[in-house]
Amino acid sequence: MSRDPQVTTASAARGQVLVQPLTAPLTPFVDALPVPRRLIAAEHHSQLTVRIRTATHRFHRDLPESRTWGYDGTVPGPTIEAERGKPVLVEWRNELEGPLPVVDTVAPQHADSDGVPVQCLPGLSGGTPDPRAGALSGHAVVHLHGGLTPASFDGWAENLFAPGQPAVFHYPMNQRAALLWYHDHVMGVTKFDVYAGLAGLWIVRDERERELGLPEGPPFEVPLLIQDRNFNLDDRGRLTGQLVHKTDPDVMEAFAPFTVVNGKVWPILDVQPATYRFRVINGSNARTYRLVLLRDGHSELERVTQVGTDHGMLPTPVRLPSDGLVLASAERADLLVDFSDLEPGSQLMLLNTASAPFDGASFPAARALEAANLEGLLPFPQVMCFRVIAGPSAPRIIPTVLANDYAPPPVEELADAPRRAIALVERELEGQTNMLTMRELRIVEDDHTGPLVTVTDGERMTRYRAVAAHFEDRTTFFPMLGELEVWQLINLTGDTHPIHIHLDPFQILARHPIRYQIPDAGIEDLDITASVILGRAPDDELSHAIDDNERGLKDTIRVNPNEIVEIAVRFTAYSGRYMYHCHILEHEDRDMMRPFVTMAPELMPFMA
Ligand SMILES: [Cu+2]
Repeated sequence: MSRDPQVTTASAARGQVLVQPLTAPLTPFVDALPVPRRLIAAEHHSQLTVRIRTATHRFHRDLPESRTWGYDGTVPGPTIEAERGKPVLVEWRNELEGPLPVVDTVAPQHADSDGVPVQCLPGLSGGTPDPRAGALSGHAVVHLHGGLTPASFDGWAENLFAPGQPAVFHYPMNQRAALLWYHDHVMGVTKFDVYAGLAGLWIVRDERERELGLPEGPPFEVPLLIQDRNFNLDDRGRLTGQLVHKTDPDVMEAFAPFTVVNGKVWPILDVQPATYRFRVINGSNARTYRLVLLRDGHSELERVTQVGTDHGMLPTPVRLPSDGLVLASAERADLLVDFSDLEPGSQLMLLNTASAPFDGASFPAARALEAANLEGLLPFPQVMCFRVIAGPSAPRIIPTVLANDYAPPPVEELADAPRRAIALVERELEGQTNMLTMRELRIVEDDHTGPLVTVTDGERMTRYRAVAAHFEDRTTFFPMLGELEVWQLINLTGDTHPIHIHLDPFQILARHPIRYQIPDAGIEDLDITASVILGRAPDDELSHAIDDNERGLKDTIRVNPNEIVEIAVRFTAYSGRYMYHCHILEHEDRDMMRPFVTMAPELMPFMA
C-alpha cells in the first residue's frame, strides 16, 4: 500500500531532513553466515519427519534470544534436498506450544516526533500489542512454494493442523531441478507465522543440471534466505529479542529495519578465491530487495552471473540488470559469483537499494552506499558481507547453454489460448486497513449496463465486469489440464505486487505500460469502474521492460504500477483446488488471494 501522499507532503513541508541514516543499533558483519542443516531425502528412504516447534533463536551476537516458531525448531528450517522423480513423504508434526512468539501492533503515528517513520525503528512506537494475535495458538499448514504438488498436499490455506495434529504430505517431485521453499500458509495469519520463523528451503536436483558441473552442496553452494525482522525494546530502550510485526496508519505492510540472512542480522561469509553458487530467495513478508555487490565503493555486479530463476536453469547465463538484482517476496535467483581473482582480506558488501513500498523506481548501483532512505523505509541498506580468505584460486567456466527443455510458447497456440483478466485493486475503507483484492474480470456484451472496466488498445476496446473479488467469492477460473492459457494482470494500484500462482510454472509474455482512471467511489465491494488505456503516461518513469532473468520459468512475477503483465501458463498433471495470490503476505492475508480449480477436460461435460 502507498503512503498517503498528503502525509508525505506534510512532513516535507515541516522541513524535516530524512535522508540522514540512522545509527545501527546492532554491529553489522560480526556473525558468521549460518547455513541451514541439510536434510537429504535419499538418506532417509525419502520419508522425512519435520516437527513444527516453539524454540529460541539468536538473530545477532548482541541480541538476547528470541522466541520463535520453526521447522525442526530452527530458523530457517532444515534445507530439504530431493531428487527429481523420487517422491518424498513428509510428516509435518505440529508440536507448537504457547502463543504466537510475535508482538503485532499498529503504531498510532506514521512517524515519530523527529519525523522518522516508525517502521525504521525498533520497538512498538507507542502501539499496543494486538491481543487477538497474542491469542494465536499455532494452527499451521505447510505449502511447498514452487512444488508441482497434488491439491491435497498443496497446503490449502483453510485446511489447518492444530498443535498435536500431524499431517503426512506426499511430494511427487516430478519437476525440474530448482530452489523451492516451504512455509506456513494459514488463512489470514501467514504474515505472522512466516515472520515467527516458519520457512525453510527445499532444493530439487536432477541429472540434467548436474551435467552442467555447477557447485552442489558445501562449501561452494550456499543458500541465502533474505528476510527483514524487527525487535522490541525494553523500558530502558535496549533491544530485546522479541519479534515485532509493526505497521502504521499509512503503511499496512510490515517493513522491518534489520536484514536477516539465514537467520542472522547482517552476517559475514568467509569465501575462498573461487566461484560460489548462491541460491538466493527473498523470504520477507513485504520488502523487495534490489541487490548490489560493492567492493571499495564500486559496483562489482560483473562478478555475478545468473544461471537460474524460480523454476531452475535459464536457457543461457545472463548478466544482472545494471541497477542490481530485484527480488520481490518469494522470487529466487541462482547466482554464480567469481571471487577467484581477489586477494585474501578483500571484502565485498551486498547491499539493498530498494525503498519500500517498492514501486519499481530505479537507483544507480554505484550509489548503493547512499541508499539509506528513511522515507523509503530503508534505514540500513546492508544485507551481508563476503570476506576473501587464503586458498588456491579456482575460477570456473560457466556453460554457455544451461537448458533446452523449454521454449517460449508457440505463437499459434497463444492466439487460440483462453484469456483471463485480473485487476489488482486497493480499496480504501474508513477506519479500517485497506482491502487489496484481485478482481476477476469477464468480458461483457456491448449492451451491458453497470460498472465496467474498459481496456483500450488503439482502436480496440474490451469491456469487462468484475465477477469475483474476495477469497470466498465463487470460483470463476477452471483451467483445463494440458491447455495453454494467457493471464493478464492489470495493476490499478501504486505499488509493485509479486503475483504467485500455485502448481505449474509460467512464462512472462509482455509488460505493457498503461494509464488508467478510476472515478470517485469507483471501487466498490465487487463492482469496479475504471478506464485503462494501453500506452505510457507522460510522467511514468518505469521502463516496463522484461529483464533477461525473468525469461525463465517463473512462479512469482512482479506487476509494477501502471502496467499489465501477460503470462502464459499450462497446468499439466494435477486436478484440484489451488490458490493464486500476491506474495506480499500482508496483502495475501488481507484478501489479495483467489482460488482456481484445474480440471481434467473429460470431466467438463458432467459439470452441473
Ligand atoms: Cu500485493
